[in-house]
Amino acid sequence: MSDTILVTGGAGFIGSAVVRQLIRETDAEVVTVDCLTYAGHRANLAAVLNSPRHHLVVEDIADAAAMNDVFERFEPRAVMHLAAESHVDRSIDGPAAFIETNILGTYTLLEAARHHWRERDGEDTDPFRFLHVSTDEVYGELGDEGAFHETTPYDPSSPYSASKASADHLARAWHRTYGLPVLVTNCSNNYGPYQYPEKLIPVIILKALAGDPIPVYGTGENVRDWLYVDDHATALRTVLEKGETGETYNVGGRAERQNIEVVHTVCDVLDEIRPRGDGSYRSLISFVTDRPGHDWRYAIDCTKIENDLGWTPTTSFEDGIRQTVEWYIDHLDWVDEVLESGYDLSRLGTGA
Ligand code: NAD
Ligand code: TDX
Repeated sequence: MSDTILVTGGAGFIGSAVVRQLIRETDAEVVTVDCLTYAGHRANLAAVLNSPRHHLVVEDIADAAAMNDVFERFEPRAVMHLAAESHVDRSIDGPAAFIETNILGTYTLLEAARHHWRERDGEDTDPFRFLHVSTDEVYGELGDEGAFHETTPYDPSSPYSASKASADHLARAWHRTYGLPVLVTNCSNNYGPYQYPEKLIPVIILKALAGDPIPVYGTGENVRDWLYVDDHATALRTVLEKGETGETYNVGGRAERQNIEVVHTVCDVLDEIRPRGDGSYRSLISFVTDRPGHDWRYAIDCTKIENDLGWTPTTSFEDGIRQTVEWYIDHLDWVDEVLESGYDLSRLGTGA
């Protein structure tokens, strides 16, 4: 029997990194389920679209009939669930899509998975597993000290993080109540190639290259922990194969930085590889009105995944930023293509 892994959200930023890795580094059949929102693009899957082991199914995870059909058709032995509305600022301006995809979509997928798993139960195959991919934002904000552990109580601030928290509770409930073999990961901020140009790092790069003001929310002292996307993809594959069902694993990059430090790092790399001629890119930095409900600091304690499963991040922040800046400079045609759906890099999430 073929080894089939179903990846929801596989045409997005992190999902496409997972799909590329699975095709490149395993023999698995990979089914990408993605309804191609503004954030999902075939171009993100260009490297695998011609592979006979990759199948793209353009469907909404909140469509129960479509999800049942996908499980019947492909009989996956595992699900990696990444499909979501993912941008905090958009959740402030319009929370509805976050409730529909992140909560109702996750519920619908869990139910389709449960029916598939029960029918498959007893077959002479590898045990089914469902990996639910979440964020550290469900834990709320930290002060200047401490870090999130797997046992930190949930305290989400934004409609995005509240919808992800809700989805996490559903996934764990499906394990406790129905025995569905669920694993959960909570990860810190990702960065790298193919990130939609609404998130901090691509915004800095593209504003800087255009000579436009680089918007820094509030004082720029908020802290995030940064993880290179390919390291996250490796962590997810590690948890899927080696994690214990019912368990949660925090995933982080051990790279805490203030936002302003991130902006300085990107500007300094650009100064070196694409000098402006009229001074440093840092002169474009512009402090703007803060994000409503802006969490102060995130920091991840990822000792559990390191000790129990042997995963650790391998890309340093400095190397990862350099690779990312170079990737965007080399892929400005990709940027134009994904912005065609109507976004112009303007400020989102003021709550206006
Ligand atoms: P993304 O916005 O780049 O991609 C999301 C993908 O999901 C897109 O391809 C989109 O088309 C698809 N999608 C959205 N709604 C859908 C629906 N109803 N049905 C089918 N497909 C749908 O997001 P990302 O940054 O790659 O994040 C992936 C996952 O990882 C999300 O669950 C997110 O919460 C989580 N996460 C992200 C980060 C981060 O820093 N980006 C950090 C931790 C966790
Ligand atoms: O233009 C900007 N200026 C700015 O100062 C943008 C877009 C952001 N910021 C700040 C807000 C945050 O403190 O930078 C920080 C990072 O912002 P985002 O890139 O929007 O990420 P964040 O809100 O931290 O959430 C991200 O990490 C956790 C992802 O978008 C989530 O999907 C993930 O769960």
